Amino acid sequence: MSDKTEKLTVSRRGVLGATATGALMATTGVGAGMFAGARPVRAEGKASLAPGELDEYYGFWSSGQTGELRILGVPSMREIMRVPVFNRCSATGWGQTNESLKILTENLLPETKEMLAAHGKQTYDNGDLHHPHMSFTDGVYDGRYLFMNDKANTRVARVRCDVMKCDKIIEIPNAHDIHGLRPQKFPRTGYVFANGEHEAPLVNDGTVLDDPSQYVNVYTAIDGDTMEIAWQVLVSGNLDNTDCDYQGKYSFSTSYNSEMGTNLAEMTEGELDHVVVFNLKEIEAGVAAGDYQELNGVKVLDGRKGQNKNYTRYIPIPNSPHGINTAPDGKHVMINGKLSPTVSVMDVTKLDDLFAGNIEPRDCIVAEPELGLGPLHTAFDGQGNCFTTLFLDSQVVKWNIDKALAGEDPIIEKVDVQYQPGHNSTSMGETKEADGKWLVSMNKFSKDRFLNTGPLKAENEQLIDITGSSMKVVHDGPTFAEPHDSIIVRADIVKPLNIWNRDDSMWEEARKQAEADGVDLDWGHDEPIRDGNKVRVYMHSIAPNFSLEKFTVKQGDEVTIYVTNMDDIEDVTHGFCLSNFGVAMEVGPQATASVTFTATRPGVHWYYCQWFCHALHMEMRGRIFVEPKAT
Ligand code: K7E
Ligand code: CUA
Repeated sequence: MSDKTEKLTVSRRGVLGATATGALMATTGVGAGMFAGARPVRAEGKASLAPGELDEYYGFWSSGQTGELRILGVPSMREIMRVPVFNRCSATGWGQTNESLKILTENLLPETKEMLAAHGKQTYDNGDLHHPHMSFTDGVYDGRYLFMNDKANTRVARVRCDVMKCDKIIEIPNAHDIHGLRPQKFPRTGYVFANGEHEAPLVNDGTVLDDPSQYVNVYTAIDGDTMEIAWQVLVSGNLDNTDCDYQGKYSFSTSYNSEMGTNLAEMTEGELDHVVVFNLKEIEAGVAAGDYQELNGVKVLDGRKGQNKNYTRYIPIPNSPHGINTAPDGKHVMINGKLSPTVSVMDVTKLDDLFAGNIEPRDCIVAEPELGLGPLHTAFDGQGNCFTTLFLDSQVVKWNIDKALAGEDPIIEKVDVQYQPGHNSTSMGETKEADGKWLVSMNKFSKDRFLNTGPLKAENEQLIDITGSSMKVVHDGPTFAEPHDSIIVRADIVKPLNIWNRDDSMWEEARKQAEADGVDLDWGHDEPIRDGNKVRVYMHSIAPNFSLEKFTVKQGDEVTIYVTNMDDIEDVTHGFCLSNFGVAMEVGPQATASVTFTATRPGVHWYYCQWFCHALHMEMRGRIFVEPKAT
């Protein structure tokens, strides 16, 4: 054990024994922030925009166990849109339309489809979306895509920024429960890195059960353009959060539970956990050299400890690190201590030497300042300062990188937040263009900050002005369960369309089917097309009419309705809702959407437009006649 490691271990023990562990194990309901005295929230300030004024930034928010992506305006913190991804959405029909079901099901593993079928389902209807991140080119957001993880069902999704709709979801084989996720920053995305959090037998077929010594964890690199898996690397310890450098050479993941324990005592037993560093060139060379096993169609390399491969290195970090954040200086990476009151500063320029065997792993840690209790995530202002959330202290601490490197006390200021912050994000803060204007502290508890809604309370997201010499909390924003993470993107980078292009690939299947049926998908067809007991109905909508005001099918028919919205006016979205069949979908301007159901109920049933579109919106309706089966 080096001197450094010994010192680190001792100081950690002292602090941990006295405070952090006790506080963490006890209730988190009362944080230090409560008795430190809450700063009154200022109603004025740059955060408030006049009606009609546009925000300077897009905020892309996760929603945790709700499973969707949310779009906010920053600094107003107004929620502008929700984009369904892993969830089932009543408004848009996500999870019901054929277009969304294709995306939700096309990359599920065979055993997942089997499991779902046993439950009478085609797809999952829940997800746990923690980490949304935008694609990069040359270290800056490029406005193409957003990528996000599903911890609940081991998936990764992509949202197209031109239409703000999800276009790809893949299930990750071999890994369990994707948590950390980051796109490659340089030269571009490129890879999307995804952490498998929970360890399990590599071939998880029941042959190995309660034998954790045979469990592994899996790090996955996905090709962000094709959404195919490029490679996977087996690692020791489970994986929490991940980030990568600005050079395109390395990515790295925090690992709590390097012990590979399965209960709390075992998981926190060791004095040190680690960060795993992945050497992208070496891994690519390993793939090219055939140094992998193929499992479920994926090339899996072995980067576990003791394999002596050049794919990975393990850097000891005080027990149970959580967030990992690369600073905009392109050099330093902040590894947030969680159980340790420290942030470990890793210098990526030392990683070449680490892999060459010239230095020890701990030599890459160039500072380890003590900041407070429960550091979880760090954001940056691009001026050499960091903002680290202190979960147990209910504070955000601003500190200076250079001072930490010089061994001086780096703390500039602490601000109380309400309460127990998890992630935080700064405007453009995870890019080379961090601009030091806004910080959002995403607090897990709101307690007394809003009108009481009963035992289930909102989270509280606070906007902090970081332009001045001291941090100012300027806005409280309640959010429903449970955004973990957010990014704040300059508005000029994101350029969504106002109406769909008629030739969009989203409804490619409908286009093919219409062609096969000899139907013009734009305008539809007067009569249902019958094909055995399958019936296809094509109609268009122009406010305030559906092109079909009635049509007839037979009881038991499998009916597919295609609706094309031929309005080409901004914001004229129609819907199609068939009452008492549980069918409803959104049809955006110039889009086609379709839904399939079985006409089990004989009689007269109304369909209507459920998206308020016109003064005669209520009149936008029609009848479906379901002829009873001959008895
Ligand atoms: Cu990014 Cu909440 Cu999944 Cu930290 S995790 S808080
Ligand atoms: Cu169309 Cu409402």
